Amino acid sequence: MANNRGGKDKGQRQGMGDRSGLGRLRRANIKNPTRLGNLTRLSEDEDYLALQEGTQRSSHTGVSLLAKFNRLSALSKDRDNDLPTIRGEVCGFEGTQVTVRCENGEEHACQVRRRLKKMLRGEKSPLAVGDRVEVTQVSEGDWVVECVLPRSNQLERRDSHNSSLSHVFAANVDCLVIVAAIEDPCIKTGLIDRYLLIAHLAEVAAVIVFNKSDLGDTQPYDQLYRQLGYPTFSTQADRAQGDIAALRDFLKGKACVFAGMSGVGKSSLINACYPHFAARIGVVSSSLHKGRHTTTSSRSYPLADGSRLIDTPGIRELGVTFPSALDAALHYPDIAVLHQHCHFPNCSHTHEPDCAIKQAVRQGSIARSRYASYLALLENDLGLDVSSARQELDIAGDEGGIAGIETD
Ligand SMILES: Nc1nc2c(ncn2[C@@H]2O[C@H](COP(=O)(O)OP(=O)(O)OP(=O)(O)O)[C@@H](O)[C@H]2O)c(=O)[nH]1
Ligand SMILES: [Mg+2]
Ligand SMILES: [Zn+2]
Repeated sequence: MANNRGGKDKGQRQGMGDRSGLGRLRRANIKNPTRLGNLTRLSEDEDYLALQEGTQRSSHTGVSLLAKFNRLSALSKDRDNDLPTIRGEVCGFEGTQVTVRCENGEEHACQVRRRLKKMLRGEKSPLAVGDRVEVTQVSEGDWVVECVLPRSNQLERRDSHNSSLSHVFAANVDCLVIVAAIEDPCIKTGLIDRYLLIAHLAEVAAVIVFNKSDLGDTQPYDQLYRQLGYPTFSTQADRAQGDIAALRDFLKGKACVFAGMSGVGKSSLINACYPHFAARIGVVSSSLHKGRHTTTSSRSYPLADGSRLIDTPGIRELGVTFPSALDAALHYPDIAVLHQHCHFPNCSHTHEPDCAIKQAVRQGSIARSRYASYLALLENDLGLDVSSARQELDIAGDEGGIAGIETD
C-alpha cells in the first residue's frame, strides 16, 4: 500500500495527472472487481492475523496464506450449508486430497473445495502436516477441509521452484529430529547446521541422530554438537541398536518431525523406535530398503501417549529463508556467544577486521565445519560475497556441505 501511495504522489509531482501510466493502472484496478477483491482480501488478512494471533506475521508467505485460505474458505462455503464441523489434524497428502485424522481417530481423505482450489491456483498449498483443521462431511464419503486453526509454530524451508516462497514442511511440533548417516550417504554437517537454523528460527527444539554407526565413527560429531548444547544420539537403526531406547524416552510425549537427507534411515529409525508402526510405515514406504526417496511425502503417525511423529521425505539440499547475516549469526550458538567481542557491533564475520569469530576459528574454539556452513549460508542463501573470509581462513567453496536450493 505504501508503494502505491508513493507511486501516486510521484505521478502528480511530475504533472502527469490522469494521463500518466499510473493513473490508467489505478483506474483499471478500480474498474476491475476481481483485482479490487484481491487487494481487499490481502489487507483483511493482516486484520485477521492480528485478531486471531495477537502476533506479527512470522513469515511473508506461510501464515498469510493460511489466513487467505480461511478467508477464501469462508467465501466459498455454501451459505445454506449448516453441516457440523469436526476438528482434526492433517496427517498426510494423497494426490490432490488431504488426509485428516479426526478427533475420534478416523482418517478421511478430504477435498479442498473446488472453488477454493481455483482461487488458490498458482500458490503454494497453505496446508502442512500437523495443521489442525475443521472438516465437514458434505455427503457419504465426501469430506472437505473448511478452515485451518492458528499454528503454534511452523518449520519452513525455501521452496525449490520459487525461491521467494517458503514451504512449510511441518506445523505444531515440539521437536525436530535431524537424522544424519555417517556414511552412505556421507554426512554433511552443512545440512545439519541448516536444519538447526530452521529449528532456531521457528523456536522448535532440535536433536541430532547420527545413524549407520556401523559404517563409521559417530563420536567426533556427537562431541561437536553436544558441546553446542544439542542432544545427540548414535544409532544403527536397521538393527535397532545403539541409543534407540534413549531416543524413544527423550521423544516421549513430544510431537516430533524426522528430517534429513534421503537414505539416512529416517523411516528405519521410526520403525526401530516404534516397532508397532512398522506395518503402517511399510505401507507408506512400500519399497523401504530399496534405494532413494523411499518416503515420497510427509506423513504423521499418532502415538499411544497422545503425541505424534512425522516422517518426511529425504532432501538433498536445503534452502533457508532468513533476513540477514546477523540473523544467521545469532542463531549459531557458538558464533552468537562471541559476537559481542567483535570490533564492529554489526560484524558479519566475513571481511571485517578484529573479528572474534574468525579468531576463534583460527584457534580451533569454533569448528571449521561450523564456520564453513555459516559462510555457505551467507553466500548461497543471501548472495553475499564471502571470498575474502574464505581466502583468509583457507576455507574452500565446497566446505560447509550443502548449497542453496532443495531438490526433493
Ligand atoms: N548400514 C546401515 N544401514 C541402514 C541403517 N539404518 C538404515 N539403513 C539402510 O538405509 C537405507 C535407507 O533407509 P530408510 O529408512 O528408507 O531411509 P530414509 O531416510 O527414510 O530415506 P527416504 O525415505 O528416501 O528419505 C535402507 O536400505 C536401510 O536398510 C544403519 O544403521 N546401518
Ligand atoms: Mg523414509
Ligand atoms: Zn566478527
